[in-house]
Amino acid sequence: MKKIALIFGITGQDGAYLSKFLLKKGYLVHGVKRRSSLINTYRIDDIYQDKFKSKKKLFLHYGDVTDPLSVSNLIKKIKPAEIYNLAAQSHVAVSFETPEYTANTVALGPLRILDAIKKFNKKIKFYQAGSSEMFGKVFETPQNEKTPFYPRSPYAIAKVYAHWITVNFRESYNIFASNGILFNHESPLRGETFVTQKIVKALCKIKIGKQKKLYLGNVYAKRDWGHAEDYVEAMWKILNYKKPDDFIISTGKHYSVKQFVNLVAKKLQMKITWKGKGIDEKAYLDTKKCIIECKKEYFRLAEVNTLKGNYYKAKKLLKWKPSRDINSLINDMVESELKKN
Ligand code: NAP
Ligand code: G4F
Repeated sequence: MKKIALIFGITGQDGAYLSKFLLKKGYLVHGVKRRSSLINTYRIDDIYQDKFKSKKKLFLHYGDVTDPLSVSNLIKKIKPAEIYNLAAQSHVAVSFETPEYTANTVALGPLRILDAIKKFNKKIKFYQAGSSEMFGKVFETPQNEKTPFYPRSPYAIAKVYAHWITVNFRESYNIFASNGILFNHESPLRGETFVTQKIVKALCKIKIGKQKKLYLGNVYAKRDWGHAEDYVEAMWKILNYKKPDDFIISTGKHYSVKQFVNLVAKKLQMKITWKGKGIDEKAYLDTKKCIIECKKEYFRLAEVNTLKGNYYKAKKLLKWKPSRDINSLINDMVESELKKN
């Protein structure tokens, strides 16, 4: 019998990499997609249409984690062994504009899934996509599983609820429910409004004369950036560990947004120089042409200035470690983008 996995959020960056990973492991993969006016499955079209459809290993269903009926009906019908909850309004800045919707998706979504597990089959294993944003205004660096949370956005606050409701269902109902506390992870499939992909796309276009300028917010913010492909392997390892638990997944290194820009420019052999400070900071190509400026609208109302994770526990217990560093991540993102231009 093949193992059945159900992924909420299959059409996102992580959903696409996780589906591919689980299909390779021999799972039958079911995924939940939302109805939208434009087709939103481009990240998984390759595996859905070509390699796996004929063998009937990947199945898509309409649903929404804000709709309790769809959540429980799908779990009842599909009877998965493992559920991965990746569904979220996952943009921190957008969560300030849509705080209630963000809470409904990010905080109550996992509650609805856990409640359906409790009702239908307590043996279903549950993975919750936790976030390093929960550490927010950090109490210590690097952050580990015992570092207290100090969330700084409606998104991060909702993720803190999701974290604790997962722990609570584990302790109250003896459900195999685990949290992955994942630090930022990127890839060629990253959404275009997250800073890494925004930088990669813009600099590639500027290089070939298709774009003039890139506008950014706080270029001093530091993040611990890994590759999404490494991180979905960790999700699977977390659910296949002998007991449910919570794990930090990170690289243990962090860089500023400005350093990320410099590394992408280096990869593209663009010579850039920075001048000015704060909102007036600008980057010039070959010392003459201004190609990057900062804009107030891209600054956060409450910023998370620095994040760096300690993945020692995952390394020791799950035998997981990141296989790619920042340069390898940037190579992958830039090379994939250049092919599109
Ligand atoms: P993403 O690309 O934004 O994907 C989010 C997924 O959730 C998409 O499939 C989206 O569907 C779906 N979704 C949104 N609202 C939904 C709803 N109401 N019902 C059902 N599905 C819904 O995010 P990601 O980068 O893959 O991240 C996956 C998860 O990990 C998220 O929960 C995110 O918060 C968390 N996380 C991400 C990172 C990171 O650095 N990437 C780090 C820590 C935690 P559409 O395609 O239709 O929009
Ligand atoms: O790329 P970002 O939007 O990612 P952020 O806010 O760290 O959130 C991502 O990672 C979290 C894990 O820690 C996930 F939970 C979450 O779902 C998401 O995937 O911004 C990174 C940093 C921020 O400090 C932001 O202020 O880059 C700074 N930044 C500077 N200019 C910008 C920009 N961010 C965006 N999106 N756009 C800018 O123009």
